[in-house]
Amino acid sequence: TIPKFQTAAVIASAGAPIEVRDDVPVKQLSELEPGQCLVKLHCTGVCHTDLHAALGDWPLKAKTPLIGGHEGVGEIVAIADNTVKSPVKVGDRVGIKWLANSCLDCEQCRKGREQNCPRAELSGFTVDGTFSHYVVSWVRHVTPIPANLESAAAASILCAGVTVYRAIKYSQTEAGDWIVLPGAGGGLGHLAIQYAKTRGLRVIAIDTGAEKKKLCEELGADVWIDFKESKDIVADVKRATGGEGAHSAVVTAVVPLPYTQALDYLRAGGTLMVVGLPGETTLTASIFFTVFKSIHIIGSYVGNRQDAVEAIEIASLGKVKCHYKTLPLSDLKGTYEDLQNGKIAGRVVIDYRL
Ligand code: 8ID
Ligand code: ZN
Repeated sequence: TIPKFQTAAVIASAGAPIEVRDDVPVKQLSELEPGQCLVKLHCTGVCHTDLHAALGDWPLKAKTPLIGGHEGVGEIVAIADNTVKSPVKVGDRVGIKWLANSCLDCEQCRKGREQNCPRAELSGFTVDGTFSHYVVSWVRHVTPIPANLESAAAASILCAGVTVYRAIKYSQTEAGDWIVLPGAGGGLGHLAIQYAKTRGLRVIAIDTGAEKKKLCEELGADVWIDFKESKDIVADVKRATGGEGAHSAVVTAVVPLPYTQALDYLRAGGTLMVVGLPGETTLTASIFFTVFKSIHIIGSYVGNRQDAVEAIEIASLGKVKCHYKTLPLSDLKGTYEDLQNGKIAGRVVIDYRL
């Protein structure tokens, strides 16, 4: 039976504190629109994007009041009446990603850029997300989770994993190439190290502190650079790559400086994958050197349904593992503070079974 009310973390307006309330209504079967499903969540990852949404520091603002969260895993407990062609059924374990829904009929969707659909719905941004025990999502967009992948281990693959998996896929690199990962010790970055390794890339991890260094090295980073200790990051990357510079950089740091540095240490023909989303900033590139060095600058935004299936599959094979600690929903506020202060190596996963 589906309860009438649930516990959820609610933000009344941008910048307002998180309120964990136990009187938040649960959408009942009769309230679901065709194509929608209700998922009883086991857990959800906490992404830095949730913090941006809560603070309202992006040019696009989230709905308010807002229940954030977009790395959820749980069980489908209801599917709306009159839903046609559902690829999932009640009882299936599925993941909720950032892209909650898209029309699947427009040019962007037909080209596989579902995330760029003008009618896209975003979990924990345009619709309520996974910082609640139950969430409404769409049967065509939830991601089936293989039986051998535990829910908490799968959660952060649905945003952090999918995003870096796709960014590396489009980074125009081949086995043996050098890829630089500024932000390597964070949620996206530590998964990027592992996805890069599955493609035979050589990894330069950039982040700070002993804990993140240890994590990056354990996950297979070939070179570690501490951005707070290095006197010249561009020179350090060039030295590590035999003077030529790196073939690609996937920036998941939440500040603009690593972007500028990447443009300086990429070798000719190199590709900058723009992933990390610091507030309202701009990326300034020398026109002359962008041309002269044939540099590619590519914005990479989460992934489509197929990217999600592929990223999850690689995790279910045990080739990529999220490094996480589990906490109850009441610790979400503290998790945001830790994220803001760069204190989380890997991910925090909120576990509703705790
Ligand atoms: O689709 C997308 N493009 C997408 C999807 C998901 C998340 C983009 N994001 C964005 C988030 O909104 C956020 O802006 O990616 C960014 C990183 O998300 P995250 O991995 O969830 O954040 P984190 O765990 O806080 O990791 C960020 C890391 O960057 C390091 C920090 O130490 C932290 O480990 N970092 C910083 I801040 N400055 C750095 C620097 N100068 C740096 N690392 C290297 N050099
Ligand atoms: Zn995210």
